Amino acid sequence: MSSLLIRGGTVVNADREFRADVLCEAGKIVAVGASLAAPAGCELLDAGGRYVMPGGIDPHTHMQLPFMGTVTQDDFYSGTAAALAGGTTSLIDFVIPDPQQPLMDAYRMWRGWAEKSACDYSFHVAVTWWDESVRRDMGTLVTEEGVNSFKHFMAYKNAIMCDDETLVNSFRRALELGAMPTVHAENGELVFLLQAEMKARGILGPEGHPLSRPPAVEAEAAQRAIAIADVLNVPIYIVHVSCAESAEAIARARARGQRVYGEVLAGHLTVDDSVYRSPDFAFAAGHVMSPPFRPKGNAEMLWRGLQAGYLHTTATDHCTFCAAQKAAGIDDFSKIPNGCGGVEERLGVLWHEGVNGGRLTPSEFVAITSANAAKLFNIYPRKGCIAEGADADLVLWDPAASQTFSVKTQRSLGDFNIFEGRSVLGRPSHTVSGGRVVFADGDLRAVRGAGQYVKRPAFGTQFDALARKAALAAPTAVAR
Ligand code: URQ
Ligand code: ZN
Ligand code: ZN
Repeated sequence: MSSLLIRGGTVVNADREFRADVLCEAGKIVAVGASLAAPAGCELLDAGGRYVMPGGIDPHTHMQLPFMGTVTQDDFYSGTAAALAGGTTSLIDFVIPDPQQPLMDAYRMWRGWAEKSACDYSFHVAVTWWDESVRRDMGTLVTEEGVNSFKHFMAYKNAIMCDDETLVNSFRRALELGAMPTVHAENGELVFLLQAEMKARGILGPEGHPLSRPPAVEAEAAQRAIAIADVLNVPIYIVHVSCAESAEAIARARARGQRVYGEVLAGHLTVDDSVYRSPDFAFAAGHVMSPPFRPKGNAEMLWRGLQAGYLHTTATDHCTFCAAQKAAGIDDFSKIPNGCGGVEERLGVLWHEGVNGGRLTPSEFVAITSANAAKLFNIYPRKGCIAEGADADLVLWDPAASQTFSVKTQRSLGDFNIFEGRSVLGRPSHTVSGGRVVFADGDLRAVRGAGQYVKRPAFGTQFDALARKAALAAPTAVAR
């Protein structure tokens, strides 16, 4: 594997930005510094006038997901190629076992699907049911497969929804193992009831979707997950926080010293609920995802959470269904497959609204698009940082170049784009994945299967801490 020298750029990490060259060899960053010499045969990239940032990490995607009776449009190749085109170089996707399906069987199935990935990837594993075999498989996944996070859907009744018993059992097991529990926080019972009520009132179009999932339905579940985690003394990561109420619940818990972390989607930061009132079914249904896009005002609270540090990561929940698939719900909004895209657009949207919008510094942008996810899922500084020894996953960012998002130009195989027509200032000029230039000035050179599975080590477990404490407390033998 040849070497690559990126010269003349401004390196931006989560803690600081500084002028430096970056030398990559054999897929790793081997030197960061001024005026680095180019080894013989080295490929050169001129980064003059551009930022050199850690490749984006999207901690929430669903490639090739079987869901609501169909399968997403993007598979692990097309979805990861789209990610690379947008400057994202690692994904954390989800293994979602059917209830009663052994976790290890589902995990092996997803690992097979993901072998075609063009960028590095990892998996959260969902706990969608409980018995002793689930407890056992969680242990295998942590100790042998490098899984350190387990997902829990508190919505999707009669499908993958967890009841409180499963949440309690799984959260406790996660603590034993040193793994992070994460939740999709919506009260699935309330959603089920409100969906029925909307349909009984003759509200069958996509406008019924947000009406059946108001912010209070999300906030209840967020607060319940936070309370359960507090009692069990386990950290908790809440995915796709979409409304002020949930953000405030996280802020309150953190102010009490509880380890609660929040994730925000690029869509929830920029799109509002007016989309559901469009008379065009395909347009409104194309925006059906859960939690739904919210009334204006919520996005500003989410931005403030990212600025203040009580919301930590950004993601996309990339889960693309085409118009024909969305049309399954033409007569009943509850049958519209839930999911939207965004994996290619996330960095451009967040740079424009965040940095150009005066909300974030470039370093804070790196924190919320890469470094914080790496830290929370225990792969920092291998990922999320430009430093010697880190993986050579980088994006050369041109703050002066504009781009306009459209389904006509997107790499995703979806036929809809929630950012359609949105123009932003700032885009990747080059993406480097595993030390290879995989995107250069619009030319995508993604390589099918080049992505590697990323093992994520368990966090220090309570037993380590308890063992240390016991050792300290043990009475010292008295010399006779
Ligand atoms: O709920 C999720 O995160 C998956 C099923 C994607 N769909 C969605 O609407 N968010
Ligand atoms: Zn979700
Ligand atoms: Zn999701």
